[in-house]
Amino acid sequence: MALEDIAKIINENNSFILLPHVSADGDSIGSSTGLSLALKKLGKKVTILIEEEPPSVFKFLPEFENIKVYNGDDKYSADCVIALDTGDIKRLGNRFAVFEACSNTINIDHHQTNTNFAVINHIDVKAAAVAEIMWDLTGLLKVEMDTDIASCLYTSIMTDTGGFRFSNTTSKTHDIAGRIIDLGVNIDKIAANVLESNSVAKLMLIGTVLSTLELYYGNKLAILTVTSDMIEKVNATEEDSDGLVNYAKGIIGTEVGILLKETAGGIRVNFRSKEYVDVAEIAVALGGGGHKKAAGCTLEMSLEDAKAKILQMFKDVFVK
Ligand SMILES: [Mn+2]
Repeated sequence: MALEDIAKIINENNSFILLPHVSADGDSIGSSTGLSLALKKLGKKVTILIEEEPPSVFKFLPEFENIKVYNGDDKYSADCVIALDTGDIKRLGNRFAVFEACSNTINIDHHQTNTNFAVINHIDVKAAAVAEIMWDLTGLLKVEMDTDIASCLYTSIMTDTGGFRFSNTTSKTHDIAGRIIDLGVNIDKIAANVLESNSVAKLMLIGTVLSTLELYYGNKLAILTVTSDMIEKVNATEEDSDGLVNYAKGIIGTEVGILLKETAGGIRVNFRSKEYVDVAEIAVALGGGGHKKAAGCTLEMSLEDAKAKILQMFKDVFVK
């Protein structure tokens, strides 16, 4: 559905629940907090409902303290439930119950593998981040852009483009970022908070994870592994391993970098590709989804089995 029509639906409703995807990242949190602030400016009632404790690196965001962690007990309902940056229904986790209980659901996303799981779906695969769609949506809602909303959207765009480095970055991305700078947003503070702040525990974890490096298929495939033991040992958190997949991708001569992470829900697999491999295709075949050069899935099996399965999939890609 066109964004204009979604703006109309938003205008016609009063209360909203915003759902970022599980293991919420910068885009899902920034687009949710940004939209929340915009809707509140219109006098709407908004709840951001998240699956797990949000990563503390986003603490500086204006709406951060209003994010509620879903505990399964409290009853949440609203006129309209909006999923953000969420490629498929599984990425709502336990909050599926909240989503399902509402007859007026909207899905706003930019993943090419989005399954159109809501009543109303708006998928823009050209948007570098969902925040770009939020930028347009706030305009259509005639909400006056301010530094608080813009800080949220900038955080989304900066994280989903890897600091304006990834191929999803467009002239529109830079145009929006330029307007955000013109509003007076402190972009160096955002970058320092999100991209350049590390706890001691995180640095120790990085050291351990880097030492797990395995290379396959003439170095075209690089795999890093993070187990719950490694996280526990250095007193790190699961979010501390976010982004480590880029070390694997960045190796000279490597086309695909993978991070395997042991989580309560199974082995979380992050894929990144450099040039020609469509990792979304592989992620979908494994029950996940994503973008051409950044995708993921969760495999409910042992670490060894997950690795074997992935190696088999990439054998077809790299061994001709
Ligand atoms: Mn995103």
